Parts: sequence; structure tokens; C-alpha cells
Amino acid sequence: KLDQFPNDFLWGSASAAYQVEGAWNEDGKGPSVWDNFVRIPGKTFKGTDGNVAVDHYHRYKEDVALMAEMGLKAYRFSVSWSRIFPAGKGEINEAGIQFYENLIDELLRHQIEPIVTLYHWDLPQALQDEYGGWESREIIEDFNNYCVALFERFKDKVNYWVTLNEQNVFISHGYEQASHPPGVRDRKRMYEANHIANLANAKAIQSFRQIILNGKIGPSFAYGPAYAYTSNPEDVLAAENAEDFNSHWWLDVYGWGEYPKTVWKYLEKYDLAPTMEAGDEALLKAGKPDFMGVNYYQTATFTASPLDEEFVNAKENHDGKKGNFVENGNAGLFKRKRNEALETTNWDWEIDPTGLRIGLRRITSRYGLPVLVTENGLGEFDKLEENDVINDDYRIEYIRKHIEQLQAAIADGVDLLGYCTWSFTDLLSWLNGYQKRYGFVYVDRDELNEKELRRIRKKSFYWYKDVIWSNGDR
Ligand code: BGP
Repeated sequence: KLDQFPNDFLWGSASAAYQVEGAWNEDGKGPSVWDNFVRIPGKTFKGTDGNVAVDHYHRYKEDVALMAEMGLKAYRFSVSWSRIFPAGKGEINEAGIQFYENLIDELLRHQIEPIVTLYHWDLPQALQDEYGGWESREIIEDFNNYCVALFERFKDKVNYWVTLNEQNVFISHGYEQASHPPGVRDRKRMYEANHIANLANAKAIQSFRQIILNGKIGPSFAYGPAYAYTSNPEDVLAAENAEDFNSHWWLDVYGWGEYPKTVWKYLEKYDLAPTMEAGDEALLKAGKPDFMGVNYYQTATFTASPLDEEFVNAKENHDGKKGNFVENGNAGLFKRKRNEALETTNWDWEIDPTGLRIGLRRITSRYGLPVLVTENGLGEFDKLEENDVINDDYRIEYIRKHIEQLQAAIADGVDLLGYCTWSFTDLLSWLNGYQKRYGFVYVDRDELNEKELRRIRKKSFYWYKDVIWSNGDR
């Protein structure tokens, strides 16, 4: 028999400010890089934006009431930096911070543990304009001041904090694939910005230690454990390369304060290594987290790639029509292959519950840290049927299988703090619009009737309620 989930296990759900709040220019909020990026033609699916999103800013009470009805133990949400400091720094915008205080109070009133993400990609545009955002070391101080303002204000109310959400995603999409702001394609600049983000992350954790005595803090990493395509040693090596370049490059810095030597060596060879200044190494070492936050959606399978291989930028699947799997990679190191043992979603994401167990085990044995699953879920088209019924059995199936693997991981020795599904209500998918839905609660915006945005419980809502009620019985 498998071990049980701990009694204080955080059965949760997650969201991010830009994807749910709307109210993009209300109560003194300054513009973020995402407010502007979505306005560039062709960047998002049919030009969708988060101006209104699902209007959580005005409807948070209704949303929290639904969470309470479900019995949710934890709600992970992010704070929008430019609500607190409209220009990224300076005077606190009281109306902005008050919104989060109201949300936190509402959660606590219902015994729901708030998990606060400090940065989920919506950088104040002012800092991008002033000094290039993550490309300048000035951001370390500004990010720290912003974090400290939140630590000070909420230290008696919030026990769980997430620093940067998916640094690996916002950095590589922002500076290599140009699919996120600032829309740059330049690997040299990417590695530099990434190093600065690491320093900012460590500095915020260091400040946290001075202010908050009982809380826990850690980053959220988008972890896609690497598999070898075959048992051919060349493929096994390719998978190790991919694990180093795509995961350890960040995880080792969080967990150990050190960059993996293999990657560093390669970057030096190609003159891509970031600038190490005096004090950087010590700061990285001082930023050790209390837990590793893991956003898990899929694994990735790799084969060897010859040095002269050229990767075409294949069309990415943002419209939910299968068949656009992208075989990208790094010439001479690895190339991603479609894993034929796995089914995919309509957006070509491979479905692999066992991969979650594998990933959690790898993190546990490498870093020995507790883990918090900060995101996991299924993005699908949902159908609103007559009498407000949404039969999302596929989502129940998906989450059920992942919870099974969580329990197995606990039995394997993983110290698992909780599980946050992505997401509670439906919300904006950054590049895929509103039709790629993840929630337990359907948000009716098909006719883009932004005043209605009715919340409707899906079948999975009732199912997850039972899971929580029984502490993990499926
Ligand atoms: C993660 C992000 C989330 C969320 C999720 C689903 O990378 O942290 O913000 O968007 O992925 O991704 P998508 O919306 O692309 O389906």
C-alpha cells in the first residue's frame, strides 16, 4: 500500500495576475511589458489580451467563495509588480497593494493558504524602457525593494512565497525565441539576463531570511525531465546534455548556487558565458530556497544532433490543431523527438504522469529539498452543454493519473509539500487565447461578453472537491 498524503498537504490551484485579473489600467496600475507585447500584431492567438481577462480583480470574492466551496487548501496567485510600483520603483501605490491584502484576507477567512508568486512575467514597462529590464543589474535592487515591500506588508499573513515563475521560460522565450517580451533573439544577451535574474532571485531570498521567520520561499521551475530516445549511448548522452542545458542550468543555481560545469565550459567556448562579477558567486550561494517549486506539464525526449544540424523554426501550435510538434534542439548536443509511447493534447503537449514522479525523484536526490508542485494541468477545449454542464472527464483522468504519481513519489521518499493544479478558473493562455482552458471553473466568455464572464463549475470541480475532502482518494 502506498504512503498517504500528509495531513497538512496543500491541495491547491494556481493562477497568475496577467492571466486572470484584467483591470489592466485601474487604481493606478502602471503598464507591464505584457500589456504592450500583446498589442503587437501576430504575437498572440487572434490578438487576445489580458485587458479584462476573467476580471478576477473585481470578482475575487466570488472566485474565493468557489474555492471555499471546493475546500481548496491553498491558492497560488501572483502579484503584479506594476500595481505595487507603477513605474517599477518609488512610492508604493496603496490601492494596488490593498487589492492583494483584500484577496489574502478573503482567502484566510476561508482557511485557504495563500501562496504568493512575486514575479509571473509582468515586468513594469518603465523598467524595460529605463534600463532594459532583466539585462541591467539595476533590476536586482528594484526587484528586491519590491519584494521587501510585500514581505513587510504580508509577513504575518503569508507563509509560502514563490520568487520567479519559470525563469527558464521567460528568459528563453524572451531572448532566444522572441515569443515573449522583450522579443529578442540573441543568446549572448539571454545568458547575461539570465544571470542577472539568478542574482535577483538570490537577493530576494536573502532579504526574506532577514524579515520572515516562519515562512518558506523558493522559485518555480518549468521542469521537463529529459529522456533518451533510444538506448543508443549517443542518445543517452544527448539526453544528459539536454538535462544539463535545459534544467540543471537553472536548478543547480537554485539548489547549490553553482552553474553546471558542462554548460559553462560550452558557453565559454562560444563566448556566451555571462559576466561574473566579484560577489556574484557568494550571492548565488546565499540564495538557497526552502523548497523547489515545480511546474510540470511534460517530459522531453532527445536524440543526438550533429554539429552542422540546422533547426527550422517550425510553426508552433497555438490554435489547438494537433500535428505541429516542433523538433527543436541545440546543434551538436541534442534534438527533441516526439515520444511515440505518449499521447498528446490538442496543443501537442505530451501527456506523461510517470514523468512527474521521475522529475520529483531527480530533484529530491540531487538537491535534497522539499518540493512543491506549483503547476500541473491539462489545457483543452471544453464544451459548455445545455443546463450549464461541462463534462471534462479527460481533465479528471489527467489529474487523477498525476496525483497517483505524486503518491508514488511520496512513497519513494520525496518530501512533497503540496500540489497546485493549473488552474482554478479558466484564464488567458499567454499565446493561445481563451480557448485553451485549464480550470475547474468554466468562464463563459465565448461571445466575448466581458460583462457576463459567468463562472460555471465543471465536472472536475466536484471531483477535485472529493479528492481534497478525502485527502487524496481518487
Ligand atoms: C506555464 C505558465 C503558466 C501557464 C501554463 C500553461 O508555463 O507558468 O502561466 O500559462 O504554463 O501554459 P499555456 O498557457 O501556454 O498552455
